[in-house]
Amino acid sequence: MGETWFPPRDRGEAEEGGRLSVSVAFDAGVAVVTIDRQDALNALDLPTLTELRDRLRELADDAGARVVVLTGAGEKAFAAGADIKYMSGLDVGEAKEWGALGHEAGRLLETMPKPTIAAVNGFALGGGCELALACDLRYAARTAKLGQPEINLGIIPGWGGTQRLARATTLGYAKELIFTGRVVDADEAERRGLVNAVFEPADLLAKTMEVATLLASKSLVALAAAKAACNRALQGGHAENLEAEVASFGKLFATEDAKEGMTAFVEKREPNFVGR
Ligand code: DAK
Repeated sequence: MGETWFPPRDRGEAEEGGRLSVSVAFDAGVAVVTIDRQDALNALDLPTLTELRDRLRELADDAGARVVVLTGAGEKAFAAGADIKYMSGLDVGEAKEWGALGHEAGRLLETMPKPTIAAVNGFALGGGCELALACDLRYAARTAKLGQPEINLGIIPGWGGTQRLARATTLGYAKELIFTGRVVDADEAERRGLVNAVFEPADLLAKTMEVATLLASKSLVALAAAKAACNRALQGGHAENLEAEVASFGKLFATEDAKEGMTAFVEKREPNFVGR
């Protein structure tokens, strides 16, 4: 991590006995969002999830955040899921609202016009795995454990896991994990495409920041277009998606960054992108 860290800023209302449970720190255009409820393995209760959603809303619109990294505090957990103690008291209406809040956090990670990366530093179970799945890229510590064990609680993944796990891996593998509740280690997760790469725990954040910093140096307008186009890949019609890709490709030729990128190549120099 570089020396340009700023202290976590304005974290809203949610506090745990005086402690803030979601922090945001900036390093060279990368916003690192850390879920911090270590006494509950970073499980997400209502204040924590609300706070996470609020921070993600802000970062989606924050030009200073070129890339967003999501991780968990401590060495044990990314997030051990939705807080089961909190969830056990919900009625049907409250459960739907709770589900909607998790969906909103997931959709923000999935659709904000900038790359999002999960640094899975330990348990990513249930809702924790679902948040990681909503990110564009996932890197894991060798000690991480991932899974959708909701079936063991008599429920199902409720924050997009039934859809995104199948899209990230295969429908058969997603059904196996969701039906059995089996938790897998990082190496298996990598083999099955659930995570992009696995690192030693001590290296995870630095390796993730390497990728994040690289992405932060690219044309943000081109990255946003690439994300939106790639997001269509597993939905809708193939022909329409190809049309959308070519339309988006064409529009980029009106940007300063496209002119700069191609001119820099011709002039044999590094491009200096401005994000428009
Ligand atoms: N919720 C609340 N507390 C949790 C927690 C969780 N998910 N996971 C761990 N903790 C707490 C433990 O209760 C314990 O607290 P104390 O007893 O010390 O007060 C503390 O964290 C340390 O945990 P352990 O003592 O259990 O630690 P171990 O190392 O022995 O075990 C473990 C680690 C991760 C294997 C174990 O804690 C575990 O199995 N945790 C539960 C994992 C899990 O089942 N996660 C999925 C949660 S369900 C929906 C909305 C959302 C969802 C579904 C539907 N709709 C509204 C449609 C999402 C559901 C989920 O995410």
